[in-house]
Amino acid sequence: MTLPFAARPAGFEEMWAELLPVGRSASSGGYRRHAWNAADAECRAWFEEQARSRGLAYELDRNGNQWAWLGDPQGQGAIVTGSHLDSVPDGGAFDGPLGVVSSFAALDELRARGAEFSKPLAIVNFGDEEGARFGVACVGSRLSAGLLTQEQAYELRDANGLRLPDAMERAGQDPSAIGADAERLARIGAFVELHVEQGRYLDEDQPVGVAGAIWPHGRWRFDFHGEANHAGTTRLVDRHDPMLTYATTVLAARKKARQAGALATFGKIAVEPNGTNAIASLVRGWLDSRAADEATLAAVVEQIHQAAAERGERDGVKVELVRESYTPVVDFDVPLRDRLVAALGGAPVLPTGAGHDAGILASAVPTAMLFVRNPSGVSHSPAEHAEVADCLAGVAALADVLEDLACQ
Ligand code: HGY
Ligand code: MN
Ligand code: MN
Repeated sequence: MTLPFAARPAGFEEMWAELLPVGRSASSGGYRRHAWNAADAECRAWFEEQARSRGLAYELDRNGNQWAWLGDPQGQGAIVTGSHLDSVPDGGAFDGPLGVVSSFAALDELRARGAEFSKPLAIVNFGDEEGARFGVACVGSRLSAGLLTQEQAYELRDANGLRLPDAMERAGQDPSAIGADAERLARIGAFVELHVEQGRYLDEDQPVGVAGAIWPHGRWRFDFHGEANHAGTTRLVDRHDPMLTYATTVLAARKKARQAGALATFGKIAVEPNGTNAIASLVRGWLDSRAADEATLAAVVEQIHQAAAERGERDGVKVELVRESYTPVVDFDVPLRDRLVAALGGAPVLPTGAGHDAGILASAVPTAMLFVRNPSGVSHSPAEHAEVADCLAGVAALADVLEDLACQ
């Protein structure tokens, strides 16, 4: 089928410039596009506008994921590309949006080439990939893949105690039918996510690589229960200070991860009552841990837990551990990966410690990823960067891959 051209759509740089100010903090320069907040709504409106301006069929699924279809949305064997538009707290501009903007640009490129599509093609914006607000990453894709149930999602709360379904409702999204969408995923022949590289594995000659595997990773919440008391009158020996147990646990996490060749990070903390002159009653610390294999990851988390419990015993502090989310190792579909490598004339294959919607979808759909070089090697920070020339190389690579997959 040959498809009609829309009026000249926005090019890569124009789209990029449109999104750039959305949700950016004037003080930090970082992005605060979090699930169902105002910046997220603006990003979503932008996505819908991009779809409609290209004459694509726009669809919002019951899990809050947005789709833009070229060809029959009900057709079988669809080739899907896309990523996410939300960010971590004070995140960079590229993690997520690069994949979505590049998808629209690659589609434009294919139309300009006069490509004839034999399969439906869709661009997707998965909701709440970073889990910055409700704690669980990849909520949109996890729900669709049946890896997060409606009951579990309904229990999620943000820092103000607002439940996920209530936040969805406030943003105009009906939460009543969230959950597994096997029928939709069964219609997808392949999913390819383009993403900014989040380390520095691509060298000078290689602006684009292909993902090999994603390390298993997860989020665990440690609750350290102590006893609130006066900072000026309570003798040191009488204290049950959860901050000490927490601090010791942070150091143990670093040591256990180093010894195992794994990663462990406490990047988020909540303290009650959070007063300068009061010993804390509760410290809540969130551990993000990742390793090359699941046994190592389990062992590292167990060792950190043990170190916390031992120190808690000394401090008179009770330690509770809750696993909030977990993603097993993802080995991307090997034939699809090899096909991408071939379509790109032998692009390098890279491992990654970062999680992605592609990793979630890989449980149900042949899935692959492209990485675009990031000379800063920094991600989840405003310093995250990719040169325009590399972004455009990414668009061309994505167009080549989509042409190979959707135009045969
Ligand atoms: O946290 C992650 O790995 C991803 O960037 N969402
Ligand atoms: Mn990210
Ligand atoms: Mn991402």
